[in-house]
Amino acid sequence: MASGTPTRTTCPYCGVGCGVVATPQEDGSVAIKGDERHPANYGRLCSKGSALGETLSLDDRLLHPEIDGRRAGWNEALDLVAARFSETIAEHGPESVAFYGSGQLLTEDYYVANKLMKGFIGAANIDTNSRLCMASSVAGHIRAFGSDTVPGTYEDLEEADLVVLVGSNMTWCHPVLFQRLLAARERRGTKIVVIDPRRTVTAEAADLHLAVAPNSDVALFAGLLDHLDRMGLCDGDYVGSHTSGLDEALQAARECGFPGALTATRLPAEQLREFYTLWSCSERVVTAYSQGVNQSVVGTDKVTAIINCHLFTSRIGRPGMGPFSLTGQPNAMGGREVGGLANMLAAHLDIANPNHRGMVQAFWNGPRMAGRPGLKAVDLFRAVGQGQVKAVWIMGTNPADSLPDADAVQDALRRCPFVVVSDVVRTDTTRHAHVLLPAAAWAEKSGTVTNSERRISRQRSFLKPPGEARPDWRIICDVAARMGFAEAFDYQSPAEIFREHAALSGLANDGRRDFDIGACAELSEAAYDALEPFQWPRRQGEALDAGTTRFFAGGGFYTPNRRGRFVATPVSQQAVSLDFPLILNTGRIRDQWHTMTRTAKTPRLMSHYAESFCEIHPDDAEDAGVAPATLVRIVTPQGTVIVRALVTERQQKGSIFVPMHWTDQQTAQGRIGAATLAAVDPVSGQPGLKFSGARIEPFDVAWYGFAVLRNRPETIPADYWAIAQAEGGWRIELAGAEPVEDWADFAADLIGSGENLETLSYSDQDQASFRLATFSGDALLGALFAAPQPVAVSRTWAVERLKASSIAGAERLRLLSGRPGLDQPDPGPIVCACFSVGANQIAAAVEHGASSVEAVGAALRAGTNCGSCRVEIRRLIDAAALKKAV
Ligand SMILES: Nc1nc2c(c(=O)[nH]1)N[C@H]1C(S)=C(S)[C@@H](COP(=O)(O)OP(=O)(O)OC[C@H]3O[C@@H](n4cnc5c(=O)[nH]c(N)nc54)[C@H](O)[C@@H]3O)O[C@H]1N2
Ligand SMILES: Nc1nc2c(c(=O)[nH]1)N[C@H]1C(S)=C(S)[C@@H](COP(=O)(O)OP(=O)(O)OC[C@H]3O[C@@H](n4cnc5c(=O)[nH]c(N)nc54)[C@H](O)[C@@H]3O)O[C@H]1N2
Ligand code: SF4
Ligand SMILES: [Mo]
Repeated sequence: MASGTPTRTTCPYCGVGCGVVATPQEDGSVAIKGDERHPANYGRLCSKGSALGETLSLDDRLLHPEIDGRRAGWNEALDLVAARFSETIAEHGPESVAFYGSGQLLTEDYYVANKLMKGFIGAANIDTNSRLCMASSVAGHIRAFGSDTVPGTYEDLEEADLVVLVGSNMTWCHPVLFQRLLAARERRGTKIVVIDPRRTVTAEAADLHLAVAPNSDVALFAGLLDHLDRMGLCDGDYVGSHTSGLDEALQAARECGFPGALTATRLPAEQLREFYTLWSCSERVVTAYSQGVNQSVVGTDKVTAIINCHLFTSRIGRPGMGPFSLTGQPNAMGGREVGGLANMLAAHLDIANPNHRGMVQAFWNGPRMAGRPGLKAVDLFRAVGQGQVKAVWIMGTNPADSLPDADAVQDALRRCPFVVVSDVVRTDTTRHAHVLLPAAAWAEKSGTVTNSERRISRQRSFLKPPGEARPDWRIICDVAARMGFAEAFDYQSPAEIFREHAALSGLANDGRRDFDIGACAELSEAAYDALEPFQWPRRQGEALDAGTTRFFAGGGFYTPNRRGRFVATPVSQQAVSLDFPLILNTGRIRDQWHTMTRTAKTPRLMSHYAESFCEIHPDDAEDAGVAPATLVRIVTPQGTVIVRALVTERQQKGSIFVPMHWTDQQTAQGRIGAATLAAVDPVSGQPGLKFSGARIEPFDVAWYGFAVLRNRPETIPADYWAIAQAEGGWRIELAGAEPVEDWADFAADLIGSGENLETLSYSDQDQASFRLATFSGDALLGALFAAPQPVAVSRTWAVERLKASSIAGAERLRLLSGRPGLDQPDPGPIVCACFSVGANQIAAAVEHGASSVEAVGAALRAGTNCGSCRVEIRRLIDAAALKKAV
């Protein structure tokens, strides 16, 4: 694309689906801003979205196909993939091969992968990381509505009087939508309730936080249904004309009742009462939920228990009302639309229904149709490990880290005779690839994605793929052609695939199925290029810019009798054992995306948290002898990880929390996937990633260290390390179980050595504390700080020294002290990633009279862009006020 030409595209991170305007600059960089015309964000972007321009560097990109680690040509690689899949199928049948895809693929990529597996290979062994993400919502929707329908829209969050966020850390995970909610609260006084065992930043922004016991949500909402019944709030007309199954559901709810909910949630009675009263009294209520609901062995029941309350009160499909599943990935919804899960077909058709199978087979004109659902993610990798699946193709996901019991997944991949991986960089998964295929990445790909509110947006390319990278749809079609299916996969463009997908959705539909974009079946290439974001359904002949759509206000469910279904949700408990008495909860932080393949490339985003951590309640930390800021070992029956202890009362007793993000690429033993339990929800097959039995113990070390380096070292000679990109180089946290004999040698290994380098060092008498800085010319090449305790060095300040073009004289000595001088204030840990504003700077502004988030924003710009740090700024202001008061 010519520099200076803006391209309207979509953010590749979360399911909010913000519109982005990307403008390549003459110097090769790309300017990123929010698309003011996009109805998901109206110009806003969060910290991750605004840093997209910094993730486009090519230094770590895969540029050529590889076979067994050697560079290969595309023809050779594609021939091999096709031959090995065809041979395996011929010898062992279609179910001996599998695809594992991703909610980050575009709809067009996803459509052809699904078509190849289900209609041409003739098995349904295609599953995706959406199994780890949305499967319980899908199952809950299908159970209640007869279809995987999200009834509402983002506007409902703005038009509600009460928004209940269940198991959602929306401030960090759906930041722009959360900002829309906060803006609505300013206007109309919306009440926000957060249901989360942890006091998250979202909980702190809420009017009411219910710190429920883990996995007690079913009881909470069963108790609510009973309460609504007692208050006479059943909409008898709606329930009578449009639903079925209420008696059984009510029966179960009554058995739970208020006492059952109280016992299970362990909440104070008055808090529970307050929540039930709020919900009862607010007709306009949206219950939005995310992974605290889905990622559970009772995830489908959690979704059902929420939907039951909305059906009972007919608070569904009307403005400001309804259950709302917040989807995680940018195209989780698109993947569901094309039937990318092993238990679905295409276009929301049902794989278990022979008529549907026949219809799709005729439409595709395929030789061999899958006759039954395929293996779901966790089972799929088990089948790989046990040898039933002998060839697997992984696309756009990193299961070696993100699946539960991830070491077992790595073992399975090691044993698998043939592993193909399509990715854009090297990951813990690509290590196991026999064939590695370089995919085109976000900036280079063209297609569509669907966000949480059923809005389809164009992703448009604005850069050329580097090296020999190719878009995923093209790679899949090239393999399909070599497997003998050239005609059915002879697509010339993503638009052509999209048209076919749209036509299938409209086929014999007549309003019988929710998903219908028949209006796009004949879209020209030019119209596809210019396509504005629109919400489905858009049936044949309908205008794409028709108004907002909601479902089910007047019934019209997609079950055989068109009635919505209540389903009983009996209360059960997931227990921990004496050996592993703590509940290990895992999830996300503000500035990282999943396994960090992109967000770890930007220093700004690494500055919020530069290493992984474990949130522990002070009592649990004390019981285990774990001191704040030391290293803690988390042990589960699956595996062990070592991370930093973050002792905090925000965590409830009995539970610990570790972010999901860090992998072997950034840390020594911090992959939390190695420790999680692979138990799944029996209905959805989604693993309960928020609940594994664990214990903690101190990781005893002889020394701690911190280093800043211009170059990333090949190996890091320490038992514990965590490396992060910094402006001008790298920063590393270090620790070792044994004393280091020669610190100078150690430092030379890490930083480098040479005659033209100048080194300055300091150590105390017994060599327990050591500091060293190496200069190349006037500039810093690296510095190491080590001590028997966690080292007290101003990280932000030390990292900034890497950027200084010249450090001389007293400056050099000061560097060894690890502290800035009085003339150089230490910004402190970065709070606002958008403008790189540190905690000390904010504290100073507060000291000078800035007493509100707005005032801090006016003084420092902190919190004025994406706003997702505003709660943290508030925290700092409150802490300062508290300090003054005592
Ligand atoms: N910054 C950032 N944003 C993201 C992503 C990212 O990687 N980084 N990923 C995207 C994706 S794919 C997804 S799926 C979403 C996920 O978005 P969220 O679901 O909001 O994020 P999580 O941190 O996984 O989990 C949310 C909360 O569930 C709570 N929880 C745990 N157990 C329970 C329970 O039993 N009951 C209740 N009520 N709550 C519980 C956890 O304490 C946690 O705070 O985020 C999307 N957005
Ligand atoms: N413990 C724990 N585990 C979890 C979760 C949790 O909360 N706790 N959450 C689960 C959830 S909700 C999710 S969604 C998953 C996410 O887990 P993953 O999907 O495994 O994580 P990502 O890092 O997003 O992996 C995406 C991969 O695709 C590559 N990629 C990017 N763009 C393209 C492209 O255009 N084409 C191709 N072929 N590749 C591309 C990236 O480099 C990266 O390697 O993790 C799950 N695992
Ligand atoms: S909220 Fe942030 S991560 Fe999500 S789509 Fe918008 S800019 Fe991207
Ligand atoms: Mo997700």
